[in-house]
This record gives sequence, C-alpha cells and structure tokens, in this order.
Amino acid sequence: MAIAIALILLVVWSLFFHFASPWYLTPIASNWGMIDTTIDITFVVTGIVFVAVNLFMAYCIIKFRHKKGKQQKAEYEPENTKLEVWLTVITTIGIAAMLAPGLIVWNDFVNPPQDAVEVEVVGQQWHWSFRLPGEDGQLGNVDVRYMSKSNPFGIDSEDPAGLDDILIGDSSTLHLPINQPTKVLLRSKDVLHDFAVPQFRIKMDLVPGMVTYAWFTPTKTGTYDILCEELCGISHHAMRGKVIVDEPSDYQTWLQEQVTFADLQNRPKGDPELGKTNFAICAACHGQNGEGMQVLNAPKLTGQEPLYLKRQLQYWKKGIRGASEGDIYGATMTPLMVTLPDQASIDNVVAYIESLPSEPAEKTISGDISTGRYIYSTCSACHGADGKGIWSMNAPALADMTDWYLARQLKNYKDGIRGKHPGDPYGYQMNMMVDILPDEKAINDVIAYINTL
Ligand code: HEC
Ligand code: HEC
Ligand SMILES: [Cu+2]
Repeated sequence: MAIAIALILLVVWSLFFHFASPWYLTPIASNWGMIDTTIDITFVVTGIVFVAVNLFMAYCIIKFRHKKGKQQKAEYEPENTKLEVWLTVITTIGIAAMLAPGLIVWNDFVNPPQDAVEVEVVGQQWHWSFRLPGEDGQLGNVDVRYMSKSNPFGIDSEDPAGLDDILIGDSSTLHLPINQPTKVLLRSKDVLHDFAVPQFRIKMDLVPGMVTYAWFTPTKTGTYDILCEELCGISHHAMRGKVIVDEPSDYQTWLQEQVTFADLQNRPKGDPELGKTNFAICAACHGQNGEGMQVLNAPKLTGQEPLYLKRQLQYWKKGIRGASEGDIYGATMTPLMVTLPDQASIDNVVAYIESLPSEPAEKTISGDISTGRYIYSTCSACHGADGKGIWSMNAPALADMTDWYLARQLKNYKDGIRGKHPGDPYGYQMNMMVDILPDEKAINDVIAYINTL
C-alpha cells in the first residue's frame, strides 16, 4: 500500500510542480515559436503516458494486493493480440506526434532564408567576439595562421573583403536590428563551445576547425544573455555575452561607432617618448619606474600585459571602473583620466610603461602555500601556470605584481565593487571565480602561492 500511495503522490506532485513551477521557458523573443510548440507537444504526450502508467501501476497494486484468508492466483496469458495491437498503435501515434513537428522545425532551422544577414560569432576560452561584414556585405577570409595580438580574429590582410569587416572584440556585446533574419556563423578558436540565447530558442555547438551556423529573427527589442552551454571542460559558465536587439535607427547609431579591421591595422603604435610626458603625473603615485607604492595604494604597472592596462584605462574613462559605491581606491584614478584625453595618449603612456624595467614587487602577504597551490589550479586556466597572465584570455599577470593590490582586488570582486558594471564582461568572470575563495584566509593562501611563482 505504501508503494501505491507513493506512486499516486509522485503523479500529483509532478503535475503540481509542472504547472506551478517558476522555472519555465523564458518569454520568447524570436521567430521560433514552433520550437515551443514542439516542446509543449512533447510535454503533453510524455505527461499523459507518465500519469497513465503510474496510476495504472498504483491501481494494480491496490486491486490485486494480498488479502488474508483470500486465495488469489495470477492468471498466465502469454498472448493477447487485441491488447498488443492497441498498445502498438497508441505508442506509434505518440512517438510520431513527438518526432514529426521536430523534423519540420529542424528543416526550417537548417535552411536560413535568402535575405538573412550574416554575423560571425567567435568563441574562445572564455569569451565571445563578433565580426560583421562591412559595406561590401562580405566577410573576409580568416585563418589561425594570421592570429596575433594585433589581429585576434586572424583576418587575411591580403583579402580586400576583410578590410571593411567590423570587429567587436572587447565588449562581448552584439547589437542586432529587430525583425531582421540573422544567420550566425559560429567559429571556435580552441575547444568546443555552445552558443545559446534562451529567449531566441537558439543553441548550436562551435566546433574547432569548422564553421557551424544557426539563424533566427529577433522579434522583441531588449537585452538578452548569450550563454556558453558547453558542459565539458572548465569555466564555460563564466563565458557570458549579450545581444541587444535595437530599433533600426538605434542599430545604425551603434554601428557607426564600431571600428573596422582596416581602422585597427592603421592605428598608430603607441610612442613611448610621447608617453613619458603623460607618465610624469602617474609616477607621483605609481613610482618613477611604475613599480607601485603601497602607501599611496597604487599598484605596480610594469610587467603587466599592455592590452590589459589599456583596457583598464578605458574602463576608467567610461566609468566602468572606479564609479561603484565603496571603491575608494579606484575612484582616485577617475579624475586623472583627463590627462589621457584620447586613445592615442593611452597607447603612448602604456608604450612608455612597457619600456620601463620590471623588477619583482616586494612580497607582503603570507599564507598556507599548499592550500594556495590547490586553489590556484583553477586560476591557472586563465592566468597561466606561471602566473604571467594569458593575453588571449584577457587575464592579467599576477606573479611578481604588488600582492596587497591583488588581495584588495579579490576582495573587491567578492564584494561586487569591481566586475558588476554591465560593460565589464571580464571582471564579471572574476565575480564568478572568487566564489572558490570563501574567506580572507583563502585569499591570502592563493596569493602566498602566487608569490612563489
Ligand atoms: C593619485 C594617485 C594616482 C595617480 C596619479 C595615478 N594612479 Fe593609477 N592607480 C592609483 C590607485 C590607488 C590604483 C588602484 C585602484 C584600485 O585599487 O582599484 C591605480 C590603478 C591603476 C591601474 C590598474 C592596474 C591593475 O593592475 O588593475 C592602472 C592601469 C593605472 N592605475 C594607470 C595609471 C596611469 C597610466 C596613470 C597616469 C596617467 C595613473 N595610473 C596615475 C592611483 C593613481
Ligand atoms: C575564466 C578565466 C579566469 C579564471 C579561472 C580566473 N581569472 Fe582572474 N581574471 C580573469 C580576467 C579576464 C581578469 C581581468 C579582468 C578585467 O579585465 O577587468 C582577471 C583579473 C584578476 C585579478 C585582478 C588583477 C589586477 O591587476 O587588477 C586578480 C587579482 C585575479 N584575476 C586573480 C585570480 C585568482 C586568484 C583566480 C583563482 C581563484 C582567478 N583570478 C581565476 C580571468 C580569470
Ligand atoms: Cu565555452
């Protein structure tokens, strides 16, 4: 009897949970309503079978249970053609009802309409970047051989079609015009990734060495998360991006602000001589040789990845860093940004910092190195086993840098003082990573280990 009651409760609970659950599909924002219909049909078919089978079992257990004093013998019936025909017919209808709509949607899903515009989505450990065809409507050739710090997309500079390609490399944010059928070409630089936008009902693997695709028509303006739904491997959950669906005029405004491959190639390199003048003011806090000064809370800058330094300076310019409540140290940098009025001056001052000698900073933090080593095995995926940082992952150098500053940043990430701004996708990765550092001791331990590198 207990089993019969358990089966009935299971049915009641499952139905209740299904209808009352707060975890249902997000409101749809694309043309793929058919996918929702398919899911609904599958729920109905499997739901009816689930309820019928479990209630039938409960019924049999109650009806044919053992009763004291009553002799009940089972009857053996090896063949029952009528019952078998019925079961086969019903099962066939149920399975056909589940599969047929899926086949119809899949056929649409793999056949983009003629007027779909192409957008390339590039996945890499652990962020997204995007490439739009420029005025010629054509994407240029790419190859891993051309990939470098100054050409992270690997565009073939000999191919004229690539020069006007629009590159969105640093913000992890893609804009799309509403009601425009869009075909996303999916390319991975390293491992398997999976491009998913739940509201668009779009999900497709990225496979290194080939270009996969999916298409959709965004039907509602708004901001939607791009998720990497690859489960195998580490940190894919930290690989977030955004799609913003705009009215056509807003889309055009955004598009005008983006840079092309040619713009980036032609940008003059930073000039350390010019940067030296800019650096005079920085030296007041960061030291004559950019070695950092703890009394002024200013970290060491030399030995740091130039791309990272430039990005941070841009963040201060745009109010992405230094503006959040409680960021007293970050706020000291904000007013200084007037001395770096444009990209060229940022490039120059960073070129000067790059030209300075880099001495390991003094170690001020101690902790349990073996615990720290264990924690750092996760960090090393992005910051490198040697702690020198990995530019392609946007992860800065930690080893030999000012350790008290690293500790403060880890606390800032934990407290949401840094990394919470919507324009800071890389800081957000750290917001998720610091969850493995439960307390101050863990922070000190991992830094003590970094100090041994
Ligand atoms: C008034 C003192 C002061 C001056 C002047 C100053 N800084 Fe800073 N800087 C700081 C402080 C304090 C921090 C740490 C902010 C924090 O803790 O979030 C910092 C952080 C930075 C960082 C972030 C480093 C990292 O690893 O994240 C960079 C880059 C930087 N400064 C560059 C510069 C440049 C370039 C100049 C000159 C234009 C400059 N700073 C002038 C005080 C100063
Ligand atoms: C998924 C990749 C990834 C992992 C794993 C990761 N980080 Fe980071 N980390 C980053 C990126 C990217 C940044 C740069 C953020 C930015 O540009 O604002 C960063 C920034 C930092 C900073 C700030 C440095 C500075 O100069 O301001 C510290 C400190 C740091 N990470 C420590 C760690 C530690 C400790 C771990 C392990 C617990 C870890 N990270 C794990 C990607 C990662
Ligand atoms: Cu991924």
